[in-house]
Parts: sequence; structure tokens; C-alpha cells
Amino acid sequence: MTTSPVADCLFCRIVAGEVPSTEVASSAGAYAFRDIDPKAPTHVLVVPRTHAPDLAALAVADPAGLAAVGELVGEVARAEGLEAYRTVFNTGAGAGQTVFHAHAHVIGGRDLGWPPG
Ligand code: DGP
Repeated sequence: MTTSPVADCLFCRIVAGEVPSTEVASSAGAYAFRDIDPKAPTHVLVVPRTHAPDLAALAVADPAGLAAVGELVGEVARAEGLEAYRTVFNTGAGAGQTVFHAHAHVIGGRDLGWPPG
């Protein structure tokens, strides 16, 4: 599977700077920016700079990209002062995925119930 940028992928375009976003953290392998429709006081998306449609595909196609996402999640949590937070990868439309470029939601800054809805 190729991980090259996809022309009509919103998050590839955000990574490329073609679509504006509010940066929270950045690294060679990943980019973190604020969700446009936050569900909590902190709601940040962390995406690999490479393209893969979801978490499992990213793990196969670009393990280093997945590791970069995980590392940047930790940096976002530190930068936002989060002691506890939730990391969510929606996979498939039935689970609420709307953008098919792998991304971690980092959600925190309020009490988070379990199990999630
Ligand atoms: P998901 O539903 O798991 O695929 O998450 C996609 C998230 O992307 C959703 O929470 C809203 C966010 N989003 C959609 N379009 C934009 C955008 O143009 N800019 C930003 N910053 N976030 C976006």
C-alpha cells in the first residue's frame, strides 16, 4: 500500500499547509492540530504525515508513522497540561470515522465517562 499524499484527502492537505489549521505540536513524522468541532476543552487531532486510511492500515504501511503519532500524542498531552485524557481512533463510518486519513483524537480537560458512547 502506498502512503503518498492523496490529492483529495483533507488531512493530507492540512499536513501540506494547503488547508489552514491551528497547530498544537509537530514532528518529522506527525502533525497535531485543534479539531474544528471540539468535544472537550482539549480536542486535538494527531495525524501521520503519510497517508493511510485508518490505524490498522497505518500500522502495516508505515509503522514509523504510527510511532510518530504516539509520540506526538504524549507531547500534546504535556503541552495541554493533561494528566488524564482519552485517545480515540475511529475506524469505519459506522464508528463515526468521517476523514479517511488515520488520526488520533486526543480528548481531555473534562471528566470522561466509561464506556464511551
Ligand atoms: P473522525 O470523525 O474520527 O473521522 O474525525 C474527524 C475529525 O476531523 C472531526 O472531529 C472533525 C474534524 N475536522 C473535519 N474537518 C476539519 C477541518 O477542516 N479542520 C479541522 N481542524 N478539523 C476538521
